[in-house]
Amino acid sequence: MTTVDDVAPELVESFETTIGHHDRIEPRDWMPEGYRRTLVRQIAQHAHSEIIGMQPEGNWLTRAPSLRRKAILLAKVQDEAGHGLYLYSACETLGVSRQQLTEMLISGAQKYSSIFNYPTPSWADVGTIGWLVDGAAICNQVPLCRTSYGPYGRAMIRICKEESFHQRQGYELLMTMMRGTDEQREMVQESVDRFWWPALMMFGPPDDDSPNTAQSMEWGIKRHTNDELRQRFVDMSVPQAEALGVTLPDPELRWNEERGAHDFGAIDWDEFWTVVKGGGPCNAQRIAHRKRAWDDGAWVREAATAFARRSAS
Ligand code: BYC
Repeated sequence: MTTVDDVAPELVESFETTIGHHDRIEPRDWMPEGYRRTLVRQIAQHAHSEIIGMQPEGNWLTRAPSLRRKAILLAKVQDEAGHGLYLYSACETLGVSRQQLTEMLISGAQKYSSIFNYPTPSWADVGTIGWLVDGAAICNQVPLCRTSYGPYGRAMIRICKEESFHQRQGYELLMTMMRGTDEQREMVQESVDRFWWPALMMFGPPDDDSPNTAQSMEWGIKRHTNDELRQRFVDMSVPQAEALGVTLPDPELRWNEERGAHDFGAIDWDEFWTVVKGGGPCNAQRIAHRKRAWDDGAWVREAATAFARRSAS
């Protein structure tokens, strides 16, 4: 492992100048080991979230209420697979293989977003995930288009374009249900009640309790803190909820004239950490499913590797 002390000062200076100018670090540039490790951790967690995130919605593919909704949902779930692949490729430029990354996901050595450990028992959940989960993802990810590591930032540009389509399809689905029967409206409200708080948790722990934020901001990996992005998401969601005709399940949610932002109630951080540490309602099921798919696909990877070896020789 190279440390700052072992390398030529001009390399360190070049890294720091690039970061200071908000330019991009590229795979062949020298970078501190801590920077590389932080990127692997964050990009891998992001990639795993996209891949595991296919499961809660995939649950509805065979039961979508119309051919149109089924085609839209299929396209969305396929997009998530694509996002996972761009991000695994970005991570591979840092010297880890997809095999290693997947093994770390399955063994629990690397995390994925807490949100995907909640069940999707109702069709309205497909709309709520699009509206709130993809909405939170956009809020978090748009600033990542300007992240300091080139391959990550470039992957995010394309991902964000697709996420905005995902968010709109979710909102449109919920709007259609809200124009339907009383039962449909109740279904939407019940789903929003379940997903609102977990969506706020997607932004990570509060800034005071976020061990990685300060260093990641110094390196330009993160451009905003967890609390800043969470606030932006709340402010963005309130008028959308009003237009939709749903109530966000927080009696303390109100506009604060002085701050020019909404105040909101306390997040249950015990629940968040329980889910992050593997104790959420669906953690075991999500990982078991991923492991099954990985094991079942072993022959495809072997065949592709053999074919590539033969073609090369
Ligand atoms: N869930 O110091 P902190 C999607 C961990 S996919 C689980 O603040 P950091 C979509 C954190 O990793 C959305 N773990 O960390 C897909 C750290 O643990 P370690 C995924 C969480 O990295 C399909 C510890 O808590 N988006 O949009 O500075 C369908 C302390 O946290 C969570 C991304 O991954 C969490 N929610 O900030 C639909 C975006 N939060 O690793 C939609 C990229 C925190 O030290 N990632 N932890 O053991 C990020 O922006 C940042 O990694 C985070 C956390 C803001 C999430």
